[in-house]
Amino acid sequence: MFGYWNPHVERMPIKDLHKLQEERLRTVVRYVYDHSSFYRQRFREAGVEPEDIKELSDVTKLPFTTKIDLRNTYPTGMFCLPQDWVVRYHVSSGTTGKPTVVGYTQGDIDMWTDSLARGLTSIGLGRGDVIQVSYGYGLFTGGLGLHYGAERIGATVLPTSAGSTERQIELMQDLGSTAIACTPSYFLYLNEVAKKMGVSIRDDTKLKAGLFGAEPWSDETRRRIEVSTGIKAYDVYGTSEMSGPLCSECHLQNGIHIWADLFLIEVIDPKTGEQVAEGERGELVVTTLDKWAFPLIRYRIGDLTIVNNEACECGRTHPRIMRILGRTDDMIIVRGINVFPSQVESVLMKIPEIGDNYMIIVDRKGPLDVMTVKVEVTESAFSDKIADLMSLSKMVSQQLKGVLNIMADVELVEPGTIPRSEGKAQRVIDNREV
Ligand code: DLL
Repeated sequence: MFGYWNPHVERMPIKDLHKLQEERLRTVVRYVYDHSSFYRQRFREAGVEPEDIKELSDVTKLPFTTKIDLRNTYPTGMFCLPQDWVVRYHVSSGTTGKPTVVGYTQGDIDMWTDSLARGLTSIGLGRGDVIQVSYGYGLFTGGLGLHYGAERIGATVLPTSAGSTERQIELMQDLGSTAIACTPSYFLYLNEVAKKMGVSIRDDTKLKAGLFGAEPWSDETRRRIEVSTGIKAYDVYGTSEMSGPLCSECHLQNGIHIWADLFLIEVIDPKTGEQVAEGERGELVVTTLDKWAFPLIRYRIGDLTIVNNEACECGRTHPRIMRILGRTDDMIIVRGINVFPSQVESVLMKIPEIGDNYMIIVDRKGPLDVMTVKVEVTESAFSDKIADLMSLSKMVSQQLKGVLNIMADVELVEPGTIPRSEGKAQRVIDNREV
């Protein structure tokens, strides 16, 4: 039931996998040096030549690349092939700066699709399944990425894209969707709308699995989704620079399998740039091993995670990354203390009276930072007496203090009042920025 898409590669002995990575690393380093003036110049500045890269550990001799490089070379200055090799572009929304452009050869699309096919197969999906793709289609990679992956495994795709939620729920019932792919926040919203329509995801649909990603979420949210809808909620990860959604958890739900034949990953201390010890949290750095229009060398993704190199009980030997805490640039510093929205979410989602939606608002009052956590309560808690709500608010504030080490004002609001999003949820409003 939980099979392999490419058993030879997915279960490859570690020694062989490392040998393959080493060969591919040497090839890609030589390739970018020969094909890109950007990389050639970077390597020269760092005093490194392709011949210096002999084994895997030599990767640390190579310079890092960052989103700033991508922006500075906008639109396609980091590409290694001319446009007539490129069969598709995707473009980031540019919410945190200038948009960035990524491009793919036909082979790059195949690699991306295959990588998703491995993940979809690992959670038991295949021919006979109907996969509703509710990630946005278009310049964002989510929709088309999952679409191609789902078709590759022989499933039927229902390409609803994001939005028109009532229609999505009707189609889910009429066409018998067995899996859905969307952001976790959108799925929570969809479940809310379904309830209002009198539809139970558990009893009135065939849905059994969700592929949730594109934004940070927590194990507590996973539990909520699974308990309230009866489906299995799997984490799927990727970034447009790596291709798009790429890697996911297997049926054991214990970390995201990163395909080592396709990507060489490192975890570094964001301050020093040095690799951290195994099991320590740090910033994910990626070198692509089989991507040719737009390869990446030591690209600092910015996501904070922990790598587990032990083979998984599912039989796959590739490393796993543990749930993403957030991006280094998602971190808010409140009164000198680092706060990640995902930490706030973990606390809130453990409290049964608290609903699924929240916002973090940071203001500066005089010299002081003030953090307000605005959170919806459930319908039943909302009808409680004022005194009960006040003690709930105090309890939430204490629990947040216990985890974050900082006092937050907690504002309980009526269910349905925090804006919903169809894609990535915006959880933080920082009014301190000018
Ligand atoms: O969000 C690709 C994607 C689409 C992944 C659909 C999964 C599903 P970008 O728009 O470039 O690409 O955003 C990438 O989103 O660096 C993370 O900060 C965040 N992110 C993606 N997946 C997860 C996840 C797509 N599972 C950025 N958990 C990444 C936490 C995630 N954060």
